[in-house]
Formats: sequence, structure tokens, C-alpha cells
Amino acid sequence: MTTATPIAGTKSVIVGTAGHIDHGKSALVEALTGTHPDRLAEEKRRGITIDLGFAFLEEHGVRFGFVDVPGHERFVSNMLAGAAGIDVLLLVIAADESIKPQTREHFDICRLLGVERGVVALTKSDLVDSDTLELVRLEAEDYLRGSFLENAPVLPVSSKTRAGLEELKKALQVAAQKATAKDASSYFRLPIDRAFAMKGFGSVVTGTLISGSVGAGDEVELFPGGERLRVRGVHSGGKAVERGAPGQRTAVNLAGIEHTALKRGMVLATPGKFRKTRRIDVRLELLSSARKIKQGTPVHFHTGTAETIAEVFFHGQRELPPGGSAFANLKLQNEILVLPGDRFIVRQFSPVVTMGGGAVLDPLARRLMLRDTGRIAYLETLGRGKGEEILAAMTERAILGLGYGEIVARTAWMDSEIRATAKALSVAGRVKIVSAEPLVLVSEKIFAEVPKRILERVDKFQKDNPLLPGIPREDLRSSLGKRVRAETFRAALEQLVSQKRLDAAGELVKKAGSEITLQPEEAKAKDQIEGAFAAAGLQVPSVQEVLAQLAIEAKRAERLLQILLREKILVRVSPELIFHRGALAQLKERLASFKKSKGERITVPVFKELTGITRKYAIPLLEYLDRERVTRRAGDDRVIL
Ligand SMILES: Nc1nc2c(ncn2[C@@H]2O[C@H](COP(=O)(O)OP(=O)(O)OP(=O)(O)O)[C@@H](O)[C@H]2O)c(=O)[nH]1
Ligand SMILES: [Mg+2]
Repeated sequence: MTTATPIAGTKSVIVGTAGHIDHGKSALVEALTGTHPDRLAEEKRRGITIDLGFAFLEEHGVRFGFVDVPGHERFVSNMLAGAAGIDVLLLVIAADESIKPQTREHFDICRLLGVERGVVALTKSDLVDSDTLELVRLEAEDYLRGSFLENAPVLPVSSKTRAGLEELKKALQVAAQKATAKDASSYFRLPIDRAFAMKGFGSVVTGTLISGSVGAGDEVELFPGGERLRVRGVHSGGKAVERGAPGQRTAVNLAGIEHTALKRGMVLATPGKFRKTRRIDVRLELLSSARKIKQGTPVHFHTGTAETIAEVFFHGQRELPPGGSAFANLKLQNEILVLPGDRFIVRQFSPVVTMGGGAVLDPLARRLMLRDTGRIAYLETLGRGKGEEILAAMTERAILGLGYGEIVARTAWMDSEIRATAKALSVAGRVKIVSAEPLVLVSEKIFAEVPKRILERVDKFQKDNPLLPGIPREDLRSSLGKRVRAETFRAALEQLVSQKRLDAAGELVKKAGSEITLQPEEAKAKDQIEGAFAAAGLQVPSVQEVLAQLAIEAKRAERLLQILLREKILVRVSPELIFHRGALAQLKERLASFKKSKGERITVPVFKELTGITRKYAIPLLEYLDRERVTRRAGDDRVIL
């Protein structure tokens, strides 16, 4: 994947507003950027924000993308779609009203979404006296104590008089400089927050580019539907750009799809890497203001710009008390795309209030299973976020082995990270790389059993079938059951061969150096078969005739014949014709002396005469000699080589 080359020195940062209705969020965005973020006619008429609004500002090498959210409690779900992906929170508290319910709810949401930094604006400062302003500042500082905004600047501003705006811009600059840049070299992901048609362009979607980059000509995958789409163009900050970089508001023009098929909540991503899901394992944190959650409780679930209904189940406990946190398994009503570490919010079913949130641990979880006693330890490992531990634990749980595609879908790690981690685990003896390309891992514990089982099978087979030279590979593999995948089988077999415990030269596998040992009656029968063909010369008898005369049963007799053929004492010239090697050697000598005395050409009748055999035998025999390069066909004749 190509990475975007950001313009030297510029940094892209998303600033998201949050705060109670009418506290002056949109007015502040307009005062800072010159753009009023409200777009809808209804918003303008009612004087409130209903849906997300956007504005841009580029200053001192920072490109700010502003996401303005509605404060109305009925539109919190819209607020949530905007809050995902913000780098810097602009918490708005009106100086004349101080902290109100949606101040708290929005702030809780941002905290649960893992927002790391921000600035507090005490808006409408022109409406209050300095004592009131001081009081509100104290209330705000008190409220934010112990949170990620504990040390954030709290700045009085007025969008009306423009007082304090310069200080606020400076504070946003400082926060922007400190913000961790989103990863441009990672997989591309854009949660869609708007979709519309643009005259002359077709379908356009917008969103905050949360990782990777996107440019014209790229193929992208639309989740959860899985459609592969081509990018026709990309806009960022209101301008056409070659590639959209992470941390920017991004508009993507898509070919091959109607805008009506595109909706908020869908995600554009690097194609062929990820899997949609309806079951996830998470770390869930419940607000102390929330009601307790019981096993099976339905909630509203929000992640990225997506929203669905989830039923909550707990690992190892029945319920979650207010203020508590637990590993939970969420059953989602609709399919979504999430990756480990993605944040989410849950809201009470009714009345709809924010209850809590957390982070995704396993995006491809399964239904809660009581007998899966190691699940909690596994989720703890995922939560600690240490690559080697995670891959080792993941491999241990994959009884069938863990393929490259599954590792990507479960971790979203890049290729180099996957390979380096696998290598380290392999060197440490924790994981066996049973195939390097495509990469397949099997836990050393599980792998170690396979060679043992193979040895047992081969041993048993050779005991049960003393006259057979070995067990066919495929039979051996399928005897191990479906849990041993092809790559694992191959690696285990290779190991046994290199340890000189098995021979697996051809299609057959046998104990190294093992030979067939014959019973006395078998040895006798084998001699009889050989004798019958040796005595017959070129006038060979039919195989059935020879075998029928033996004192042992047909199956063993057939196997003895096979042994003679493998030992090349007998030679199968055609499906029906078997000759003793002595007879064939003599024939070759006779042809050689014929060539000396009569020349290299020989006709079929002369060949018949020379050998004394019928045409029925002569033709297959000549064809055999051609294959052996003793003769070469030349028209109807043969040339002796
Ligand atoms: N006097 C004064 N009025 C302000 C200021 N900022 C906003 N207002 C007014 O307050 C009202 C609400 O402002 P908005 O910016 O729409 O508030 P909001 O927080 O975006 O509201 P929602 O999006 O609906 O949550 C408007 O009438 C603004 O003109 C300010 O600094 N001083
Ligand atoms: Mg507004």
C-alpha cells in the first residue's frame, strides 16, 4: 500500500465539539473557522443542530477538521457518529448555564471512547460577570478532576464579542501538537457518516479517515456488504487531493454504486483483509450513573459511525453493577466491521441514556461457552496488548492452526509485524510455523502431538499390512482426522523424515529402513511366481493362472506379485502382460546382435519371428521397448538404437 505524503510540517487533527444544547458549540465553530457547521434547513429554522456539521481551519501548520455535534438529548446517536475519531475534544460549557445533563453525557462518551486530550471553552462569557465566570470555571475544574481533561485549559470565550478566541486557538494548537497522529501506514479505514450524490460525480461518502490512506484508483471494500468498489476521487478539507491522509475529514467519490446503497455506519476499508461480525468480546465499563446490566440485557450499541442493538452476556459473572467493568460477549443484531481496540458506547434501551462503553478485544468472537474455561485469561491477554503474547494465545486456541488471513482479520496487524511476531514465537519454541507462504501457525503444544500420532499410525499400518511397503500419504493424513491440516501434516512428516524416523520418498510412507519380512509360505509362493515367469521366457503366462496355482489366498498372492514388480524382478509391459527381467534382458541382447548382423531396421513380422511370439504380445512388447529407448518407431518398422 502506498502511504500518503503529508505536506511537510502539516499535521491533521480532528477537533470534536461536545456539550449541552444551546451552549454555543456551532457558534464557536463558526467563530473559529468562519464556517457555520449547521447545514440542514430544519437546523437553521429551529436554531439547533440536529446532525453532524463540519468546518476546516488551517493554521500554523495544523489542519483542523472540526466535527460539530448536536447537543439535544434526542440526537446523541448523531453525536456518537461524530465523536468517534476525534483527536482533540472541544468541551463547550456555557458560562451562563454551567454543567448540564448533556455536558456530562457527552463528556462520559468522549472518555469512554478513549479521547486523550482536549480544551474546555466557557462560552457566552459576554453574558456573565467575572464572579459568575470564576464560579463556572471552578465547577468545571471540579467536575473534570481525575479525568483526561484534569489539566486541560479552561478558557472563557465569546463568539459574539470574539473575546478569548485567540487564546482558544493557541490552546487548540498546543493540543494538536501533542495529539498522537493516526497511522498512515496501516490499513485504510473510513467509517462513513454521510452519503450523497453529487452532480457530475455520482456517489460520495464522507467520514473521518481513522487509519491508512485512500486515493483515486484504489479498490476498497464496503462493509458490511463486502462490495468491492473503485475510488474515483478524494476530497479533503474541501479540496481535491491525491491521497486522503488519516486524521482528516475525507470525501470519497465511489464508482459502481448508487448513493442510496451507501449509509452512515458502513465502513470503507482495505479490500480482502477484514471480516464483518455479529459477535464480539469486549471490555465493558459501566458508568456509576447507569443501572446494572444483567445477562442478556439488550442495549443500543454504537461504534465508529455504526449503530445497532446488542445483547450483553458476561464472561464469568451474571451481572455488572454500576461503576463496574467486566469482559462481555456482545451479540449484535446487525453485522458490522470492528477491529481490536475499537471503542464503543452502549446506551440503555429505554429510556435511552448512555450506560457505558469500552474497547473491542476479539472482533470475531463466538457465542459464550461455559466449557471454554480459558476464555477470561485469553481476553486478559488480548487486553494487555502485547503482540507476542496475543499471537501465542491466539495460536493456542486455534486447534486447526492459524492462517495468515485470520491473523490479519483478528489483529489488523501489518505483514511485517505478523511475520516478525511469528518468527519470534517460533524461535522461542512456542509456535510452529508449519507453512511460511501462506503463513500457517500451529501451537507447539498441538503440533508436538502430530509426529507422535503419525508414527503410531505408520507402525500400526505396517503391522497390519506386513506385505505392503508403506501407507499412502493421503491415507495417513486422513487417518489423523480433520483437525490436522495439510500444512501441519506435511511439516510433521518432514520433521520425521529429517530425523530419519520415517521414509517418505514417494507416495508411500514407512518406518525408516523397514523391509517387508515374509512368512515361509509367502517366501515359497514368491519364488513360485518368479519361477513361473522365468521359465516362460517371452511366452508369458496370464497372471491369474500363475497366482491361482499358489497355496496362499489371492490377496496375499497379489501383494507378492506387487513386491516382485517393485523389486523389478518382474516387469509390467502392459496392463495384462508381465515378463521376467531375465527374458527382457535376453531379448535386448538378441536385438543387439540382430543389429550387428542385419542392420538397425526391423519389421514387426521379423521381430515376431526373432522372438517367436504372437502379434498380440509383439506390439505391446515393441511399445515397451520404444519407451525403454531400445527401439524407435519408424513408420511401420522399428529402428534398433
Ligand atoms: N451572547 C452570546 N450568545 C451566543 C454565544 N454563542 C452562541 N450564542 C447564541 O446561543 C444560541 C445557541 O448557539 P449554538 O451555537 O447554536 O448552540 P449549540 O451548542 O450549537 O446548540 P446545539 O447544536 O443545538 O446543541 C444561539 O442563539 C447563539 O447565537 C456567545 O458567545 N454569546
Ligand atoms: Mg449546534
